[in-house]
Amino acid sequence: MVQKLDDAQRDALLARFPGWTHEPKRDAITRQFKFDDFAQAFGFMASVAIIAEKMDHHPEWSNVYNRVDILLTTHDADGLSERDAKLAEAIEALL
Ligand code: HBI
Repeated sequence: MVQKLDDAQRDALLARFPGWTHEPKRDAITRQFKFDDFAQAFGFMASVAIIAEKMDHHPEWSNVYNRVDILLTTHDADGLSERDAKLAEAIEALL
């Protein structure tokens, strides 16, 4: 079982990445990304996909034209884990 973040660790994660919001129902973090057009949005998704595959940790996400909505949680932990923090950090580094 993957270790779940405790409240202090989760709050530290949210403080580090202010663009993300905590979803208490899922114990997940979410963020919406807006790009100039679909091509930019999809390019971002392609970059995230490569990172996710390397990390073996995948987002729950949706795309509408230039918008990408990403939710991060760890299914194996049934909540937030260090893996989500690492993926959020890698996603932020793309911006
Ligand atoms: N991605 N978000 C998320 N949560 C997981 O638990 C997870 C994953 N990607 C791959 C993965 N687990 C595998 O390690 C397991 O399905 C074996």
